[in-house]
Amino acid sequence: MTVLDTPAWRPRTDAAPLLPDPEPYRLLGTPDAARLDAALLRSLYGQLVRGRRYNQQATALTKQGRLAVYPSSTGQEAGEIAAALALRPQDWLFPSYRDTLAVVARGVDPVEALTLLRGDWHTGYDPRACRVAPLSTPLATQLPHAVGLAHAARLRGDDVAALAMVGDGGTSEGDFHEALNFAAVWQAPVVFLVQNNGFAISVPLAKQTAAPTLAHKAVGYGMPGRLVDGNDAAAMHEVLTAAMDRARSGGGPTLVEAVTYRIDAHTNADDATRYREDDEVAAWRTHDPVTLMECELTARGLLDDALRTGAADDAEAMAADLRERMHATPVLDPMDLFAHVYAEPTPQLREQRAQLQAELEAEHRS
Ligand SMILES: Cc1ncc(C[n+]2csc(CCOP(=O)(O)OP(=O)(O)O)c2C)c(N)n1
Ligand SMILES: [Mg+2]
Repeated sequence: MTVLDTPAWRPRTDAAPLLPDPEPYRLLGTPDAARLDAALLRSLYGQLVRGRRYNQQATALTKQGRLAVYPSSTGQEAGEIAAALALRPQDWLFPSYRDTLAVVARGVDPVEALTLLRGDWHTGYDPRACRVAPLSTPLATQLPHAVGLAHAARLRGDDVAALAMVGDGGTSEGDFHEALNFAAVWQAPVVFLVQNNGFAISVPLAKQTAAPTLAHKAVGYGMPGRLVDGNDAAAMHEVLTAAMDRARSGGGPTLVEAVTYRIDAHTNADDATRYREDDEVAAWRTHDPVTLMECELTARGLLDDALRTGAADDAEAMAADLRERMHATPVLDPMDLFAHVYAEPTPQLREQRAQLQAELEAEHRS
């Protein structure tokens, strides 16, 4: 035997089929869109309009002092909606802090989805009941969790797959590397959706990575990378659905890079005019996910008054309900802060709990 005969010498897989398309994959406005089902396009349109309204309403709530912080996904609605629609009831979603909309599109109560961002409670919704992990503020930590859950499900023979969302900035985290490496080695039923919105707060993509695209990173782990127009809801829906089907059938993980743009500032606490040009924002406004869908529907003669008004009315009703319920002052017990942090509270937590209890009692007496 020579080294040439040992497993380490030769490439283990052919890299070519793993490589992403040279340009982001698009469907809307292309001849391929003709094969898209009219009912799917109408339904995506309704969801996009609702999603846009949700972002506007949540942002307004920050200005009214009803929400501490809101990382808006305005401009990224196509990815948010497509992620939720790619899941079956038994699958799991692992969102980042920007993905409240995906959580709502998955079926979580819009008020419960904002509980964390209001600073009321750890998560707000019951992750097990809706199969949505808590919105993750620490970058990329949700990714190894998604891989662990997907791998465990496979070992147990459960027909469950996971979809994990992360931003372009999150791809520089060690957790991103560890998650993708384990996922590929174990062939775990998980899909990674990177929403490349151009920025990590004020850091542009060019300072984040020297990779040709973020989708190329997949190849180094041995999984396919897909580069998609993240504002094209139909393309996102098709690619994510196919990637999830592949994961479920034992084909292993996929990394999907959605090329999109963060139209609003990082959060309501950020001033984006300090680090980016208005004409870049204006350019992306001409490639808006809602408008792209409207153009396709119009071209196919599908955008009638009933669809337009129905979508707008539904979005308005959701926003009105959100406004009303978010304006009710929540009844909170500060002691709840210590529940569900660890199964067994640490000595430090016990000490802090006792301290807060004493302070609350002193306040009550005075
Ligand atoms: C581990 C960790 N490091 C740093 C931060 C601070 N931080 C919060 S958001 C953010 C930028 C993330 O950008 P990106 O991943 O592109 O997501 P986006 O906000 O664009 O959706 C940073 C650095 C954090 N939350 N967690
Ligand atoms: Mg980003």
